Amino acid sequence: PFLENVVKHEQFLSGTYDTCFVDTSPELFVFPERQDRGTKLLTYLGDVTINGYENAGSRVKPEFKKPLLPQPAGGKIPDGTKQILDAAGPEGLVHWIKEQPQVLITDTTWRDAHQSLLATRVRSHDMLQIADASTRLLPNLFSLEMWGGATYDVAYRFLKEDPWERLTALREKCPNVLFQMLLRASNAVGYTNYPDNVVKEFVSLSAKAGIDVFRIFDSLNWLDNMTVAIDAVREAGKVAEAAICYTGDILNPAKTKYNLAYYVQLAKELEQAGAHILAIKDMAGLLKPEAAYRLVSALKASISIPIHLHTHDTSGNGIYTYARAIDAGVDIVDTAVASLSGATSQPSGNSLYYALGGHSRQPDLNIQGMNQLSGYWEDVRSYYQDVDSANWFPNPEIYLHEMPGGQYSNLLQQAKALGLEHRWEEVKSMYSRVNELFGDIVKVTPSSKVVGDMALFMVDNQLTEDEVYERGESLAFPNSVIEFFQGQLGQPYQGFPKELQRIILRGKKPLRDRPGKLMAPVKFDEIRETLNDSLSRPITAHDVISYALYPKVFTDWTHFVRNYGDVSVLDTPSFFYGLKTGEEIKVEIETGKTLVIRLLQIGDAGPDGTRVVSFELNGLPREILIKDHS
Ligand code: 3PY
Ligand code: ZN
Repeated sequence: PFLENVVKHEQFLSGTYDTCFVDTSPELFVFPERQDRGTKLLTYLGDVTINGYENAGSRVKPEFKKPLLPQPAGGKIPDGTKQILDAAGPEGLVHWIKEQPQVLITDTTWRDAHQSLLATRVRSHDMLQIADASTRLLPNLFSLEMWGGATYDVAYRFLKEDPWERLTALREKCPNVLFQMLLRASNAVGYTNYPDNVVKEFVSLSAKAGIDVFRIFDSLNWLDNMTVAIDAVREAGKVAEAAICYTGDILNPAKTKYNLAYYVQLAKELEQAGAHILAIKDMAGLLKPEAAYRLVSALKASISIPIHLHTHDTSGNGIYTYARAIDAGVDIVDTAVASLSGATSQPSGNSLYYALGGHSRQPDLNIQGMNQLSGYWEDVRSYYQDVDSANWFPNPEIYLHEMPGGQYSNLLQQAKALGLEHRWEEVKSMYSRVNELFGDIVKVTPSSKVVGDMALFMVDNQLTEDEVYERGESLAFPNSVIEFFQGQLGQPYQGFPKELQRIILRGKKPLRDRPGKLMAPVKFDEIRETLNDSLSRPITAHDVISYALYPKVFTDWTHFVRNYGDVSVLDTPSFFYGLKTGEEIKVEIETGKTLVIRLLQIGDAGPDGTRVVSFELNGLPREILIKDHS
């Protein structure tokens, strides 16, 4: 394309160019949009090799071990819970769950485990490689949690891939086990409340694309914010699993705000509101074993729908918590494959299996298969070493700061970006002080982000609580904090601290009603038209909803795709590090169509920093110009 630009250039044709022609004619580097997939991939590879992933600078590509793929027997994929739901509907599935003597397992490896350990960065490619083996080796799982939470925007934003394609591609490979997602009620898969029609459309499209179980939670445990999503899931014929988010400590007499009676009441209201399953969402791993026993026992005595327990193993007490909950009759628990478990992730499913040896409720799972899957993920995990921020010891300090497992690694990244990494201890302690300042709120996305943003703000600006009160009128609080106090996320249990709210809102009146009810519906037709004008391809309903949820993130992603194509087909080391000189990779760009790419050499930087990168593509030489940003 560069040469094409040159020979068509006016100045070139008129012969009035000199040796500065290339340097003074930036338009030569504006290439036509329609490039072939091969060229786009070479451009990406050239760019990431020279400039590094996300322009962070080029790095030596480590030697990674090739992950060992389990080889289960082929043939027909065994039936599982998906077939039960499809044949008997949500009520039939609920009936089936209640009949199971053993505890059922949701595997979170494809969602919460990597959200909690690896900043949500695990790429579809690594899941798709193991999907067939997972589905054959573990057909007895209750569900695979594989979508929602932060995976949606991280896919577009950092992995440059389409989350909808992840869902449909995995669904195709896993026809037997229920797919489960985490839905932030009226925040959908975002960080802010959306109009009701966005939530409904999102649920309907997700159900059609393959989600069976929707775990719905509100970041303030505010029921009003959950009913639209519960109704939408029921309407789609799928399973509405409504969550109570567990915070505080029901066994601590000094902590009276969130006590046993509070949770039991909320659970009854959720059952009343149409939940098929009740989730206890212990997003930070605060539920201690004895508390789990009492909570599950009390809930079992008060509601009749199955109970699904989710925890994080940050303290190291996760397996014990599950064991006590299992004794109290919990129906389903969430675990991750061993090599992506523990610390801020879920407890290890492999370990739980062994821990329950001799117990009447030991899960009915193929432990050899689970161990093989763990081996695969152990190898793959090393690809993500740059974002692997796991605590390397069980850390009971979680009981003090109460930070959700999914937030820990993200907040650490945010702190690094602000240059506050060396003050991480302060940030954690400030996190719990901000919680008190805000009146002890439920902390889970997005309310946890509000607390995290405020903690970073206070540490960065060396502020104490008193100073926030004294100088609040002149402080530029983070947007998320202002919106929270405006009531944009909903109403916290027992209300806002009034004086602080007045200071932060500078006298403006906060909302009392449900934000989604007050927002004008999004006009999907108008979005479709906007996209039609800007994207030179047919617009899908998935594009429209993604734009409605994340206009900027989605638009940036479409620009990326225009330049670099579909990079989800690359293996993960090449995606993050590019190629070494002389290295050859095979890239399957569609079934049966493989590109063989070899990096031959990288030329010296020209005066404007541009380098000629020489590749071989399917045996033929190709040169790509890449601007070196270093
Ligand atoms: C999310 O909302 O992403 C969570 O994981 C909350 O725990
Ligand atoms: Zn979680």
